[in-house]
Amino acid sequence: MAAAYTLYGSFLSAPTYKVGLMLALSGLTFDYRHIDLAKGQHKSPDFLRINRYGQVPAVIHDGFTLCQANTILEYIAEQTGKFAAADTAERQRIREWLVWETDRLEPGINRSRFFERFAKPDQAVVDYHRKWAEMGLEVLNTLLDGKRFLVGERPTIADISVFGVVAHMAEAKFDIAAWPQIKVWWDRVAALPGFRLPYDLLPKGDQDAV
Ligand SMILES: N[C@@H](CCC(=O)N[C@@H](CS)C(=O)NCC(=O)O)C(=O)O
Repeated sequence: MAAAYTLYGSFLSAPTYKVGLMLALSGLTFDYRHIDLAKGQHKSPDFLRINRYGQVPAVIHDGFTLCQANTILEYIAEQTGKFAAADTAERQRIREWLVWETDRLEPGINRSRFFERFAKPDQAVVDYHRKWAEMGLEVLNTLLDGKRFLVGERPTIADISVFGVVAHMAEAKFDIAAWPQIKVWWDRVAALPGFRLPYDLLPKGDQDAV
């Protein structure tokens, strides 16, 4: 029997990992469809019917097609009640984190990782993005001081979203030891039931019932 959720993505993609992690931590199995970015599958007419932006991840649930990782996290939280906001104030705090993450954290870390793993541009471009990543990590480290999770005492989709990016910081050649509050929080997230790191979670090809 097909799983309720089908995740389209790439094991190399941080936003795909966010969604996979959300499903895994929510105790949901999912069917996985690998989209080969190197082969340009994300720009194929078939995939553009699933994600009009030509990006991974995408999810199909109940015949409903979803894209943009952070909004997919919101959708799954609404469906299950897990990692969701308890009230309006919490919903607002969570959304602030989701927007900050795509605005200030993800671009610097993901581009620095891309430059390390796939293609290095001019050093000035590398330095520019590394500086943004470090500024984001510094803010995160400061705001985590004295907190168990990003919003309150229990994990929410804010943690899952931000973790999806931070999980790749070592590949971007940022040493977590420089940001001790992030390390403490990382260990807390990693202790959640169902947790798996990116390459343990996302298959390298199509797979049912992940
Ligand atoms: N804002 C998007 C970003 C997705 C994204 O950047 N995906 C990358 C892979 S990590 C991608 O598909 N890149 C190909 C492209 O943008 O053409 C989300 O959160 O889902």
